[in-house]
Amino acid sequence: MATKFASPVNSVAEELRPNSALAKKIDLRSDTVTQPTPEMRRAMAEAEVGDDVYGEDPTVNRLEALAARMFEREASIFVPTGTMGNQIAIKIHTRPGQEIICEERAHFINLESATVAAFSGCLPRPLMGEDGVLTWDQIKKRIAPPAYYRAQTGLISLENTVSLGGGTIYPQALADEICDRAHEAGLPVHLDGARIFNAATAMGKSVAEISRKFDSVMFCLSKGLCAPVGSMLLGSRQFIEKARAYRKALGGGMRQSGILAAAGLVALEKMPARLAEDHQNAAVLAEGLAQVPGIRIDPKKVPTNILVFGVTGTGMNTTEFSQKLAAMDVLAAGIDSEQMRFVTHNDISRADCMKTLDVVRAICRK
Ligand code: TLP
Repeated sequence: MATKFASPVNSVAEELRPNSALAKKIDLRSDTVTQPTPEMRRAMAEAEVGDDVYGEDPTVNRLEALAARMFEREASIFVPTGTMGNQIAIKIHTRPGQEIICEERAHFINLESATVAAFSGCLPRPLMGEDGVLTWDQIKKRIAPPAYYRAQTGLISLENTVSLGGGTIYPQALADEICDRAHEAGLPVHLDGARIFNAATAMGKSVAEISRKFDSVMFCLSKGLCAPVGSMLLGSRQFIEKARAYRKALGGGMRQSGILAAAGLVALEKMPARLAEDHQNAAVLAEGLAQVPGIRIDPKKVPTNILVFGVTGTGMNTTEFSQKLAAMDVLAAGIDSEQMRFVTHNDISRADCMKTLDVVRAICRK
């Protein structure tokens, strides 16, 4: 039986995936596919819950307090998805008719429908950065001058790690400079930190340290940290109060969501410590792929758990490449017709990486 919906990145692997055989597949499409750990399932079963719309779910309250503490912020809010977290942040920071400066691969303009236009009434101003990373020099030139006929810049939004850029990390000095200069110019800066724990692991710093200067931060519990559902939005107390109103307005008041938050607590407490293993596996995959004729990847540019590599030299486009992989039980997706993406995670072992390399070598030989 084919799955119902296409992957946001590419549909081919999913169409070929029989549900019943999922356990036998090596699924490199995303770290969103991670299964909750046994400890998470136990915590979910035993979670103490209440009505979170009344602010009475003790487990959600504990999760929000823990996230705020880890990020050294006044407050945080549990949201169902990273998409909702990003879009609420954008809505709070901007006014309709404004522009948002971002990198052209930003998730919020590529994979969150046109919500930024429909919900916030804003226009993205995408700039091209190396591997998805922007510099202040690039940004400052695109801040709108105060002409009455120009849409005014309302927000700068950055991503760390850059998902479609190959899991790139934002060099701390660049991020700091962008935040400092933006603030001097009166502009807020939002961080889509869906995978900020991967960034922190690769940088050897705390999540608080690398995100301190941003006005708001969104991160996902449901990616490499393996929680089944949920993301967190962090900021000042006043910002999070506004976010709570928008979350409810969007239908995100989840009642006894402590069942979900319980897994989120395990995700925050236990899972960051193992992300280095995913990064090592990604590095092994990158080294192996670099040896395959026709594949284009620079292993030095794989700092975290995401690999983006070119396949045009193999004579296949990414649809064909994905189909051949899927026929040999490896699931992956293209980010466009020329570049594939592999994502390592808790359900991918070193042996799975070695098998994947065998499969890639086999399909490229044919
Ligand atoms: N990314 C998913 C897909 O949407 C492509 C993935 O597989 O990588 N920001 C970033 C940087 C993300 O990568 C994602 C999800 C989100 C936001 C949205 O999170 P969700 O899926 O929880 O809405």
